[in-house]
Amino acid sequence: MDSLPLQSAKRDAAPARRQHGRATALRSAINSPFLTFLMEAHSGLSAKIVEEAGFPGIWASGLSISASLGLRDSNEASWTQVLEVLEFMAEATTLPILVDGDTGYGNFNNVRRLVRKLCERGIAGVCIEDKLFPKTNSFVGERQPLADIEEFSGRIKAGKDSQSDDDFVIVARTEALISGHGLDEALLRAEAYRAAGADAILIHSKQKTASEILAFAERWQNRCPLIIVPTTYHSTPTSLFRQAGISTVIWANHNLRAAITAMRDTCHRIWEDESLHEVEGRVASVQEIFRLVGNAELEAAERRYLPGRATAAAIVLAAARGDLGDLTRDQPKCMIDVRGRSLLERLVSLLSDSGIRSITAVRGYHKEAIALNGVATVDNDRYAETGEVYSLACARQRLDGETIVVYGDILFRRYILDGLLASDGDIVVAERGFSGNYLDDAPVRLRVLSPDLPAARTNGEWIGLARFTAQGTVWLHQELDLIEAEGTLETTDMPMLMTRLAAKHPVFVHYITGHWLDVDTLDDLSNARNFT
Ligand code: SPV
Ligand code: MG
Repeated sequence: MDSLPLQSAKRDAAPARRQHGRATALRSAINSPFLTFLMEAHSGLSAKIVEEAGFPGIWASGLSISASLGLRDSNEASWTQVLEVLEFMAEATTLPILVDGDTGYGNFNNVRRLVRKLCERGIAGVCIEDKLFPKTNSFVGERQPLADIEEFSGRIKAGKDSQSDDDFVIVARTEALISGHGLDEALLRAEAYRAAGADAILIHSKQKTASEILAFAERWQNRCPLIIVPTTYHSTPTSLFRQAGISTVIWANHNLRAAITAMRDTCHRIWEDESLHEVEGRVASVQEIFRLVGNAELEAAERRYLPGRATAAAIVLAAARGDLGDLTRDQPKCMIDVRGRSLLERLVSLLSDSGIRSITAVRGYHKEAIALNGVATVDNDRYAETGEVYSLACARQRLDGETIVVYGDILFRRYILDGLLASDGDIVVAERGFSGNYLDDAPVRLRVLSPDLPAARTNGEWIGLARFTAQGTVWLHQELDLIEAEGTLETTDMPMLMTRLAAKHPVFVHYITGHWLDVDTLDDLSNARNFT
């Protein structure tokens, strides 16, 4: 019964958010015929989490914001301190935010300044309640004194007259039921506040059932949108709120409460164990923090704005199936597990640790198996009939500036990549050297790269790792274009490509002595599992 209208509400709210300003989005969500859900947040981070979950708007809860500051919900945080938190929240999301403005922090004059400042900061609306400053949380004590109806109506009028965004929403909240004044008083107050200009009425209750809320809704007859906060009557089916014509449900404090439980459990575990072992994997990763706060955007901006060497990108060739029997039946070789992490995951974290900021994996065989945080993907859907160079060409749009090209099924120590990044030359391949000559500092130029060379003419083995400067990448593009024009993009392999490049441009060799392996056989895999 519930699921269809709920989905409609979500569909309804989302387009508005994209097309208009935040106040407009909140106003249309509250006025829409569908039930809208606002979810509590109390910080920039929790606001992002609410947005990612799919909610169309945020309830900036006074209780949660003050508690997250370690304070009571009694106006202990000043209104400008709350404003600062709201600023972080607004910056962190694109969602409309309905702020819990308590009593408006004083009389009509305080409400005027509050509304002006909220509008300046891109907040979509504010809810003020008919109590006295300093307020007390609705669930504390009994029969809290209410504001005079006319005085509170003046606060609403002053707020409406002060908003600089026409669509800014002012919600009037009556505490008449909470304070034990009954339905008639609640209706009287709600009507006065509506007449004073309130865009919606929040009717609050602390009963364990929704009966007084539903009775209120019935008598209210939808004179303007009704908002509810079912914290205490949480077991009421949401379908009843829809049937009653409620406009908006606020889930008022559940992110804060979830955080308290999770933090307490984690602290307890670590304290008891004197170790992180049990909690690691059960808590969000540090990478997840970076993703949530948008490190990738900063890295892109650094590449654009910071002077000096642009940060290298990497293309990981990961389209091939590889032939490791059952292990590669449902996933490509690069996704094989090596001590708890796939080959590709290990490679990606190594690339990231070396300062490679943009990583693109070319997928092919079982491409759905490759989805890693922070890794962009392009697809070579012809992986079965093409080779590495075709895969590389699939990522042509990503070949821009300094680039590392690497096979997805190799493991190596980080110092190898760091050495390659620091090496001179516009194109440099990393090779395991066969002789001691690599000890010379003199640059070594590549002549031919081929698996078919006689041993006497071979000085090393390419490890599947190469670096191109911005100039080298330009040459790489030119060569890919030529190969394509010749009609052999499908059949050319990486050694052939590097040999062609070496015939036209200086291609250098960066020798290593070990700490590298590629995974071609089950033997290699067992070596990889011992790789340290
Ligand atoms: C809040 O979230 O701060 C509210 C709702 O005002 S309640 O705590 O139910 O009063
Ligand atoms: Mg509150």
